Amino acid sequence: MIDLYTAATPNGHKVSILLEELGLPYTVHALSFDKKEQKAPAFLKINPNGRIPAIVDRDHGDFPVFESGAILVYLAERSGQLLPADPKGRSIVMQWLMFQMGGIGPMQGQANVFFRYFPEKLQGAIDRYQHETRRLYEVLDTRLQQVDYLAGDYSIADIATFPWVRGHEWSGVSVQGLTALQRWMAALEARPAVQRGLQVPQRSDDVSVVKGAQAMLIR
Ligand SMILES: N[C@@H](CCC(=O)N[C@@H](CS)C(=O)NCC(=O)O)C(=O)O
Repeated sequence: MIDLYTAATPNGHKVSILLEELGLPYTVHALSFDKKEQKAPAFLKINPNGRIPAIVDRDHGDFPVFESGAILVYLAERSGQLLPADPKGRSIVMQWLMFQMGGIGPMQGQANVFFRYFPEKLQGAIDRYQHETRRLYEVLDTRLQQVDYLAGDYSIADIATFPWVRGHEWSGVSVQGLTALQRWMAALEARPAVQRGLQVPQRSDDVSVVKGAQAMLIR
């Protein structure tokens, strides 16, 4: 059994989508950002960074894993799915996974901060992060003109990237003209496991940060 500590955000959805794809049993612990549950001492023992997602693998010595990319790799390797074992195939998945973790996540995350939440309107910061996110989407689009999925076959690289790209409107970033990216998004959206993963955790009235995102993300 896997314990999943999460909230309804793109990084949280990566892990619930993968767990649904793998058909692994898991228990959801929905953390309230309003109550700062992600900063509670007990949770910091699982994730010293005080953020979601995190898991604890109860079947393997209560092993904790934080950082969404590391969680995806751990679960894929445990199950032998969605991450090839051969070095080249594995490397291609890891390249696109790192591209999401080091590029799209941080840039789009900052776009959200400055476009949605920051108390001052800093147009330079908004433009910088929105333009950089759009540039990264164009890299994805070019790749997806050549292959169906980021690493060729469907993999954890797609699962890491999709929850962010589908939130593009919330971030104020257009996908206009990126037809390969739109085709890929539609393919991901059509997957039953993806649809189930996006419902985790279920709406919770005490998570206000998440409510805004859910209203946008669950269309
Ligand atoms: N690099 C981390 C980022 C995690 C992250 O930023 N999580 C956000 C939600 S998407 C969070 O927990 N925010 C609450 C906080 O910052 O206190 C990962 O990929 O797991």
